[in-house]
Amino acid sequence: MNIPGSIATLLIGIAVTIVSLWYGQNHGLMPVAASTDAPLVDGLFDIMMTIGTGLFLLVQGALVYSFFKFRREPGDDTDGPYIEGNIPLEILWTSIPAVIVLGIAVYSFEIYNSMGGLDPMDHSVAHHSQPTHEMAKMPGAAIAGTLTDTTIDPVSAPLEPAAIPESIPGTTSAPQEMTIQAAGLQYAWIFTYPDSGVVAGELHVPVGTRIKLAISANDVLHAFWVPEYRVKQDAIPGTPTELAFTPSRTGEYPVICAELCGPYHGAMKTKVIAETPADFNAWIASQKVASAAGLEDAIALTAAEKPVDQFLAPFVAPLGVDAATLQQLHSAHHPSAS
Ligand SMILES: [Cu+2]
Repeated sequence: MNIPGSIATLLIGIAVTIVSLWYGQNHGLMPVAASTDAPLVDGLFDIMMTIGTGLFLLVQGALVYSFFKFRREPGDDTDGPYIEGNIPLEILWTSIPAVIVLGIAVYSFEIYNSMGGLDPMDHSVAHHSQPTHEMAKMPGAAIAGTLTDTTIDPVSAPLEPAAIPESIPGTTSAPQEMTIQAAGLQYAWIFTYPDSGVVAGELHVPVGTRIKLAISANDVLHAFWVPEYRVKQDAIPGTPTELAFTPSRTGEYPVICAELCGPYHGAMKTKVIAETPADFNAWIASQKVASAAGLEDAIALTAAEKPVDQFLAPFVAPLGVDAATLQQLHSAHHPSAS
């Protein structure tokens, strides 16, 4: 084996680069990307994974190599050579991480911004199809734009928002955006839908609509997190927070509370159900019917306007007692009701 050192270094460098690039694209660590914001986050994650893999291989490689190369010879009790330092090397291993960290900072800031992080309710960048035009209006766009254009290559590609199908089969109306109230409490989420006033423990959303969550907390800190959407936002008592995302594929995904909020924090789970706009409208309609019926029953129960035997009729069969007995019991407990 007579490979010159420089050639060996070059070959190792090429191998590490290829392995890192491959693993950065094939780590398989992310769940399905179900919102238009998810590919942006995944792009950042893939790049950090690539860099991390390269660093891991270099550091661990150097370590393992040194185990064998610089192993103590039997009977050698002398000290190692005295090394004062190496200024060029120190500059190199300080500047390379500095450039990497700075690059990731700019790239991640730009993704945060394009997802509406600075102003979740202004979704101009993440939703519309003219990112460059819209980006010019964003705070920090000048800095990010300059750095992007000159230094970091991969930034430009992921900023293109994922295409949303213009027409989803079986739909007539997909609203551009929809604001849903999300209240976190120990230990559940309560979602209130606009216009209909429907209240539910599940988050139903139409695919292709920019969903804006107006998040509140009734008791302690919670956090709304949907891993498949790559978005997370704190719910803070007394301070309204916001979160915006655009579901891009139908399906059910977990909503997880991501802030330790009490002994049953781990059970504070529900699901987001992304549907076609037609299915979403049908669900809203069915909820309206259900809540209207429930309301009528509630009024009947409190006001006791129905005749007592009619009011008690549903309970006769399951209880296995006759109506007369029940009526007697009822009169005994509520003398005024009969
Ligand atoms: Cu919680």
